Amino acid sequence: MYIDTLLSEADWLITEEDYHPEKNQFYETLFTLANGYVGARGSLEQGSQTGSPGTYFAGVYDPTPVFFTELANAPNWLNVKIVANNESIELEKGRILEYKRTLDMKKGLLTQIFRWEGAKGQITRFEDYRLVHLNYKHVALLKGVIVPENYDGPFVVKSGLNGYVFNTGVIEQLLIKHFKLTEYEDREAEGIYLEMKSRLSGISVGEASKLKLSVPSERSVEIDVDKITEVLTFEAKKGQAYEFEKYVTFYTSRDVEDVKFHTLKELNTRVDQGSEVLLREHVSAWEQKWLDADVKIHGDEVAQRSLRFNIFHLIQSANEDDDRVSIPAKALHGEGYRGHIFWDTEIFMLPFFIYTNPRAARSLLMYRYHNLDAARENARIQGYKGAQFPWESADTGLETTPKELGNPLTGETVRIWTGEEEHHIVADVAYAVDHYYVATGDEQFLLKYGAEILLETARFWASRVQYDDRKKAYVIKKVIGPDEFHEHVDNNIYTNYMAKWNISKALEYIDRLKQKHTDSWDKLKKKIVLSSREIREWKTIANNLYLPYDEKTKLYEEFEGYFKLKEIDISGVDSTGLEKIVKDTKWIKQADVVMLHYLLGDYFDQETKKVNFHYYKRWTTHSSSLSPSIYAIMGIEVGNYRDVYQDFMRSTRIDLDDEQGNTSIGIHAASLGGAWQVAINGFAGMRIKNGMLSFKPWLPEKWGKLEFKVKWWGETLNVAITHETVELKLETTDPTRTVEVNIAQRVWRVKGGETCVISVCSQ
Ligand code: IFM
Repeated sequence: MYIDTLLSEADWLITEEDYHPEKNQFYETLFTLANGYVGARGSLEQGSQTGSPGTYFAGVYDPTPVFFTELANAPNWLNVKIVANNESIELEKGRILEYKRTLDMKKGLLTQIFRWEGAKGQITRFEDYRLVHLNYKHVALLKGVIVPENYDGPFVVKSGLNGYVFNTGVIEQLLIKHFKLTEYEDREAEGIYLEMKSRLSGISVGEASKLKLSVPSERSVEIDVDKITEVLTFEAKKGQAYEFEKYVTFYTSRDVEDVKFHTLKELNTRVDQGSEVLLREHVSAWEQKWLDADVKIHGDEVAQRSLRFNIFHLIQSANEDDDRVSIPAKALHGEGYRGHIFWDTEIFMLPFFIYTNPRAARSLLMYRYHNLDAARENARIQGYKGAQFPWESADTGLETTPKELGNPLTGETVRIWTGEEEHHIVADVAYAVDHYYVATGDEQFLLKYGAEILLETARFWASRVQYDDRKKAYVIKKVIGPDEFHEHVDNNIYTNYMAKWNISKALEYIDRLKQKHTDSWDKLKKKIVLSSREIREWKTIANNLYLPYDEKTKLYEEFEGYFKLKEIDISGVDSTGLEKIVKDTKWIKQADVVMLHYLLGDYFDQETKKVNFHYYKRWTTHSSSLSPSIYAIMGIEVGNYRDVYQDFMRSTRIDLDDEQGNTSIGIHAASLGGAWQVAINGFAGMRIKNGMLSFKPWLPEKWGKLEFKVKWWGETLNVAITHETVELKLETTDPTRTVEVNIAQRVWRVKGGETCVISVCSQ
């Protein structure tokens, strides 16, 4: 009655229609609300026995056994519990007469409606919405109504801040409590306050809340272990609707020195502002985000809603105001991968930010820059030079990949080699720096930070290669490529090519700096102590890096010896069996050679891409969520359209359909970015060619139109694609501002104030 009037149109909504306790953790991930600063899993405010509530502050890590450090689960501020006429409302106990939760992606709200009948036959209706404020990053709000439908009696509403929370440990049964209580306070008319400190990293988290009701009530406060609860009691009358509001604020000692002062001050300000204003400003902040980031698909509602789900969670996960944090592989949505950061961010998510919110993209890259010294230390530890970005990164930028893990399928301990061997991450970060610069023209970033990353990563590769006398080339031995099924391999083509690219790019930027920015060049050269001899060595290495390629077949060998591996049928093999045999077979986990052909598209001809796509597609299991999106994009590029739509939908719905069976532990953030890239780089065929944007669209038959915006060198380009045309328009009306775009082998100059309609044929 109340919430439904708040909700947006159907293609903006994700709905949980019935209550299934066993699905609580799955929905907690899908319904996570975040703002890049904090993420709160979509747990029920009433609590449940099967849920796994989580509040994660970006950058708040605490050491833990095996995994080095993890994103620490902070006090849960969500709970609002009701005792209606002496009966506690618990969904698992009574009879649920009606139930619906809805994620409104347009407005950034999670709503809940239920009607519940307790053992005494009392029927209560509950409706509320919650938000984690997009503008005011330290604020959250819950607001709703409670109606006793067929009874009168005393009503108790309890609103808690609960610090008795844990992270799941190495094994599920082992729980780790990262925070210890430092302070709580009943501030009476000003609500309640709880402050806790992480045990080993020593970060304080302050949370304050105030519960308000639409009727006069009696107030008390309950104190439990690590928990403070505000309790309001009143006499409820049958059929009356009682409104409640819970205002919540939070700060950490990462942000401010006086955590308590800021948390309480923020609470007073927001309570004074009131929920209507907070809601309005939150919704309008989301509206602004969507103006830049929405991708409209005409003629396919499921695809539309699914793609928006990916974009929604991407927007939620970045904090453009904090350049010391990045987006973990499971974002702020769960504890999978312990909140660690992988190449997922730079290669899969970053493009979305580069083209829709360059400031956020810059912040994500600055996280790597701030950790450059740690990357130098990683290289030193492993016996290399330059900067080695860790395969798994957290707060300090030191390597945080666990060395071994228990395999839940077999009970065996598995040695993890990725931290020591998956070195392509180094070139992936360099690639991201170049991508950002080429698309934004952010010279200041390049000169102050980007160039240093490019050069130090090149230096890493120069120390990582070794000369092979027999091959008369430089080789890279003992690595893991993107296909993690095969470990300790030599000359993984993805790694070698990206290393060659990394060194060559660094050399290109050196020339550019020498010519155009002598001061910056002199400073940088001095800072990193780079000699002319070293630069000459880099040239030799880049020109002589071994790249396994068969001229006759045009096939790149994923790594040396790959072509000789077994070609066996694995259709009947279960995952335990597969793990044991897969290393001796051609089966691969995810796009590897095909990934290379996507990222460095200009370096390979069409025929080579096509041949390799066909060859590797057959052996790709897509066991990683990072894979289907890349095959969808490259399927379009090489004209193999058969599975494109299916791969696209698979990548948009990895979490919505719990495709990998582990959505409960967090969102597949790389796949969020991958899905966006299929829309833009796949269907719209967007690429950068010789420093210029280009489009080569292909749309699924049932799609009438694809519309989106991209930021390019400070301009915003509106793109609308149909089966026949590409329509381009600059957001500015200033005719002196232009963007050049390459479509159908021609350069089109789009001027401010003009619409450019170009005829193409996508089928
Ligand atoms: O980075 C990925 C990797 O490519 C495949 N395994 C999971 C990692 C984190 O998402």
